Amino acid sequence: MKVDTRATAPIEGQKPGTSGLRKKTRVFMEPEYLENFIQATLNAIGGAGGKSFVVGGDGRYFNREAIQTILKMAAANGARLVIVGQDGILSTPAASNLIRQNKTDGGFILSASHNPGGIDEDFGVKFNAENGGPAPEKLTARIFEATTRIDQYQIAEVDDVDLARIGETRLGDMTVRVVDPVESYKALMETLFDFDAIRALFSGGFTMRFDAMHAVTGPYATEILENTLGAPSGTVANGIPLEDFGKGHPDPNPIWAKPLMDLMMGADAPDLGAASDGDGDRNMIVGRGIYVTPSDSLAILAANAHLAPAYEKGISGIARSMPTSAAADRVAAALGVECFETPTGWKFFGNLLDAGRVTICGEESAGTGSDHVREKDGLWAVLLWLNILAVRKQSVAEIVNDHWQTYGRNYYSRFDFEAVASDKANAMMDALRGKLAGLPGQSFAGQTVSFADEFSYHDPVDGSLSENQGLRLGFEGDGRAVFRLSGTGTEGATIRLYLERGTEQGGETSMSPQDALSGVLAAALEISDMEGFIGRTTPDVTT
Ligand code: VG1
Ligand code: CO
Repeated sequence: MKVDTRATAPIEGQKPGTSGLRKKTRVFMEPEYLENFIQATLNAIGGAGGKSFVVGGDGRYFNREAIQTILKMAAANGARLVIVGQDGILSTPAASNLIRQNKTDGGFILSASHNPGGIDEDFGVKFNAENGGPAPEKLTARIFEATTRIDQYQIAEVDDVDLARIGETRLGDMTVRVVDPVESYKALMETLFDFDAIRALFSGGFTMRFDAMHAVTGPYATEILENTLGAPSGTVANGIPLEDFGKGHPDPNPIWAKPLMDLMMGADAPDLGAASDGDGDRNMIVGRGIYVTPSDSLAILAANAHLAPAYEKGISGIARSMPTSAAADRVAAALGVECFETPTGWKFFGNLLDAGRVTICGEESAGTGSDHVREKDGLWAVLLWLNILAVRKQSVAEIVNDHWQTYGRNYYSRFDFEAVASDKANAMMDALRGKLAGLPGQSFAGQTVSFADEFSYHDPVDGSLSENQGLRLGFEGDGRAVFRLSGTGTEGATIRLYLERGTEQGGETSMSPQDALSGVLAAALEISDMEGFIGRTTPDVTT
């Protein structure tokens, strides 16, 4: 094998965001762009010599080419073994599982997740560490630093590896093992859930629609739901991964999964609707006539997890990202377990999971997961819901309403303002940051501010500090508004405004979220002067 050492120079802006490095696909296709980032990552972990990795992606445009480059670079850098999903396919949770099961030194996941795919859309690379979880901030900082100093990279001059054929081949001294992307993930799911009970549910006539959104979960959902659990064929819709996701946004929310929402709100709705995102780590849950907010879903899964075999002895704790509603906190308090509030992004859950402090984690953005891997896991959440439905023998609506009666309800909504000019978004955030200290005690739109701060997180396991994680406004009467700038977009800035209002236990649970949140929204818009700074107050996407 001939190893070529090629000269290169740093490329600006290769700073990983909330979840890896995300850019326009054409940017990733520019000479040296991918190569620099991969070499910088290998440099940041102390080289690839003798190491093993997992590589796979969500099947979007440029997935296969990027994998061939990574294989050749891993071989040239002295790696011992790379495990790749057949045809380059691996969902994010399946990749996390393979890293853990094979005790590899980490893995590369090629995905821009919920962002659209195609030559004119988005691409991304995430590096996960040996615990199977997203690189923690201290590692992403080292990777970024390495991108600013890079002057050469190594690549093997060899033919492409045949990714269609399961089995082992060699690239010089390195073994490439092409594996079935679904097999070990499915085996893991079988250890967690009562598949017999779910099978009985389907054979009893329970109906479901799973929208894979032409993204990576198609093969996983078809194999597990239809082939293994006996859901009728056709339960999985849009199950073939496409390079451009059929030109849709593979983002499971009421806006981008509208056909599923329409079905679930209509007369012929099945018992359960679910969808997953580009790389299979997010989930949307909809019952007949009822959308379950991700924050509620997290709380309901935590409260009912003991009904599934893996969690029957109880859970050790719950973690949620800061903007996620406090519905899960109520469950943690009732169970008498620890509850943690972390910054946005799955990388902050890893330490808590590794230390056994939490069993279940979740985010308002439709990510839920447990200690079975170190990523959020879309199908896991769907299977846990199915397991719970099979045991409780109630509808989704009954379970949700019962939950609100028992614990109280946290009305919740997120507004996204996309493609805002970065300078304007930053000016709004800076101005808001500047007035936080003076806000408590003042009233806006009839809401009295009880606290106002910028969230920072002290990791209780390794003591690290993460600052600037969102601006929080608390209001009397358990209202809250959070402002954050997205770290996954590829165009301008996206402002996220998260709105929440909690009820008393036994309080009114049947209001519409719009009505329940209108006061908090009005106050948040007034305090931030969003209209003045960005010239608009109508979001592109409401979830
Ligand atoms: C968004 C979500 C966040 C999630 C992240 C990655 O980040 O808000 O909760 O962890 O996407 O999800 P941001 O910085 O844009 O708000 V995925 O499924 O797109 O990798
Ligand atoms: Co994702």
